[in-house]
Amino acid sequence: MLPKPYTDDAVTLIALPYLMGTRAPNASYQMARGPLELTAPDAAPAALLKLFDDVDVIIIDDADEPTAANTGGDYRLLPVGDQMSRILVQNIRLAATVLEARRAGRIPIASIGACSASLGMVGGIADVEDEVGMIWFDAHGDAQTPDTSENGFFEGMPVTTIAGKCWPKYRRKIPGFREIPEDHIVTVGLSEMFAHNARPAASMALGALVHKPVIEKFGFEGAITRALDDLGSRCKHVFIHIDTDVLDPSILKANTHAAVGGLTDKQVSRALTLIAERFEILAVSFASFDPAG
Ligand SMILES: [Mn+2]
Repeated sequence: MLPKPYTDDAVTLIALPYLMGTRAPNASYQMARGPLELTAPDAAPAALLKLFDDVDVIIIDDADEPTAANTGGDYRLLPVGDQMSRILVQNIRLAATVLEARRAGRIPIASIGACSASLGMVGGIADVEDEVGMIWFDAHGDAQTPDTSENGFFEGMPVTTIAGKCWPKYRRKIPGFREIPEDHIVTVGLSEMFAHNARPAASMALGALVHKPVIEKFGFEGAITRALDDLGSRCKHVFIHIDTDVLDPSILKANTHAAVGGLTDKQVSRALTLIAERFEILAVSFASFDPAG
């Protein structure tokens, strides 16, 4: 058996099995189940134990609703039963868990049911004082706001929220949360923007874009290298978010929002190598895997 390459490092795998603030699957999505399947012992933990000696798993599945611990007993501040209240308490728990892992010198890798949990990931890197960038892999820009959204779907707004363009009071309720300005963001993928059945909002995205026209011009490696080198002139630390639907459906149909023209697994893997060569990676989240496809 080959020696493990990263025995000096320790990983904390974090599962946050929620979508739209709930663990219950519904008629549209079963992404809330994804983190539990991916962090089952024979899945991600087994794969990571081939690389690292020390891998622990933390499942956050008791953050269903606000409690008196969140509100001091004044539930007017955070109403029980409200989706946004639930998402907020889940992000607060995720931020604390990511930060605890980082403070213990461990690498936090999270499997999250929903892209909005990226807000908690950002809160969890509060120990880093230097400027931070964000590299967002996704078939979608997730760059809507309450003003542009036709349906209010909060999962369409995480990048804009992190970039400081909406939900100003709400995002700051997550301890440690910081805005990451648009010029510190790289968005990779965006396949729905060019799909035949693209929704109108699929044209919205923030930051430097590594998408079809740029990839056609420079090749995938050239396109992402240019974006990373530019980002590297402004920061040396990054948070990486990977919506699993960035993959082309022929590789993995991660969820019902996956779109043709996505990345290959080799491209995502190569991108991560190029990122690691240039930046300190603070935390990684994998989102929106729907076991039901
Ligand atoms: Mn997506």
